[in-house]
Amino acid sequence: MTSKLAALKQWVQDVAARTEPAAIHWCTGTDDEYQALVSGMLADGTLTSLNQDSYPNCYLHLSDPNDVARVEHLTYVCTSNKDDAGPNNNWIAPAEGHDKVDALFESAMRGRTMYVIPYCMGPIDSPHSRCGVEITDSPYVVVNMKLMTRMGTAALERIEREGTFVKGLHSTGDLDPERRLIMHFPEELSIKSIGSGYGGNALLGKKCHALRIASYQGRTEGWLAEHMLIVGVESPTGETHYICCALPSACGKTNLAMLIPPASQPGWKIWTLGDDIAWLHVDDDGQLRAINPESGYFGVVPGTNQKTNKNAFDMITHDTIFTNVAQTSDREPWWEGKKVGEPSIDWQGRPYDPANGPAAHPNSRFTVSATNNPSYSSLAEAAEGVPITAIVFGGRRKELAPLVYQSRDWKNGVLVGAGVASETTAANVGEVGVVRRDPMAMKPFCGYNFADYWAHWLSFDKRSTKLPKIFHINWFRQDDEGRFLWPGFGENLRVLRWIIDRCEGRVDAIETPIGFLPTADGIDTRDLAISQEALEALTTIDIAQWREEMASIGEYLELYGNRLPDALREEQQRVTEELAKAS
Ligand code: OXD
Ligand code: MN
Repeated sequence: MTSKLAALKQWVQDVAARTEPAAIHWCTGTDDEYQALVSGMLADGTLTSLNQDSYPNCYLHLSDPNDVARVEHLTYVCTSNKDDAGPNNNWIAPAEGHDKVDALFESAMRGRTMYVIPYCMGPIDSPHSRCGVEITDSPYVVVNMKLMTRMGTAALERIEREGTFVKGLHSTGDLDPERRLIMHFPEELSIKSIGSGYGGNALLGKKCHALRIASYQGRTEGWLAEHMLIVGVESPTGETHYICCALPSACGKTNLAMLIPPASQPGWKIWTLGDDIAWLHVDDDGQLRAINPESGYFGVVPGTNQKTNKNAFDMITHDTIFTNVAQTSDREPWWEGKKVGEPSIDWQGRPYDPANGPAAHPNSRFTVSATNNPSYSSLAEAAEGVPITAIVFGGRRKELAPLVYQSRDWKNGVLVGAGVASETTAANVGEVGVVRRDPMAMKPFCGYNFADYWAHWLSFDKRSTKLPKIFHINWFRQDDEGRFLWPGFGENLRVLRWIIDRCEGRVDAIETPIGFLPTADGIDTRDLAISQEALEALTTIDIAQWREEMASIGEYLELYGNRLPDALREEQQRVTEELAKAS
């Protein structure tokens, strides 16, 4: 090992001295290594083999029932100055944070193998990618990282060239929620996570590195790390527009990223670049471009079927790791909404009994390489990323938010993003279905004070004169009986087309205090079974409700006190006044 890797080697030794593993394995990322780890986990019961005829190379992992989601209440951002973490994060001072978490790491790997995983977030040769090393005692984490990142020798070589990397230390510990902590030290570019084996807490390249640490790093270096899918929409004439869309966890980013155009939209094609995270930078020509730091998907399984997401349904029939789904009697994976088969064993390994609740956990997941996806974009590995035409924010709202609207300009778009609210989902431990503010879908993931983050967003206006247009979507409006007003899934293409037409100046819109809404015939509804009444509800706003919403956004923004950018406060006031004038 060369001297350029001395710091890495020293850190590995220090961790080993504290955690006392029985062996150390440096991961190379080869397929043989993957297979050997899978065999070991099949032998010790960490993985179960699924039906290898119908689901070749598919395996099932069942978590501890106490460890099935992210834990925002146990996740910390440890900056020297508390205000740098902001009201949006739990905070402990770095020294105290290290002490607290290091105590839990004492002898934590005794009797286990410690794996050292060099990985690269983003295409291996992209100047916009960043490397990290995760140390973990979980072989399940290693195989997931192999699918989710560019992991192994090539990443180590890049680390050797660059000399810098994000340090991520992880141990499953004893899985006791009382001894679980997910700590971030953005000033040191380091992460320490113990007590959980769940994706977002344990696959440190994902939320911990590519969002919390990267958002902090992006602010210092002039780029953005966002909770956004990246999708290419190709028209029948062969023109492709790339769109980034931020939606909170478990709100359909994976489905939108691999949407299948319905028969009513002949000639349209969708190309997937990413389903969860985008890193955005302005290129030398002032064009905003995006790369996906990940190379795989860690997606929510329930609800996936031939109709809702055929691409995902097909791509997880081989080479997939399932976590916390149920099994049929012939060992096929099963989940609520699969529409075929019957559960026989539930996600806790018990004979299925409806009295115990759903057969698959509502946050059960698939891990799969992005190359399995039939709509995988040929530009997914492009070092410069793809040019972005539109940025879309959204949430899960039963009422209030229309199907789609366009912000007036960049500043107004930042307010639209900052005001996003959504119903909570099973992706985090806690109550489901409660509306909370989730600015830019980044509430759980922004590694610094939201006030500074909004200021960073606003600053892009000065970096380029040709920024993308910003929109807001809501697929989840319901009527009084709780029925969805919009059919969603493949039909969402109609909304993406309106967004592109707006960006290209091809379609008119109605100006309202909150932004531009579609005209009555703005969205193509040919061959769509939707009532006039539903369409009207989806494309109009209730001024009285919006006055309340804007007041509530104002109150939320004031939580950030004098760090809140004046421009954002003024924009909120401007919209409030417009709403007051409107009838
Ligand atoms: C995820 C999440 O797993 O947002 O992507 O929770
Ligand atoms: Mn996510």
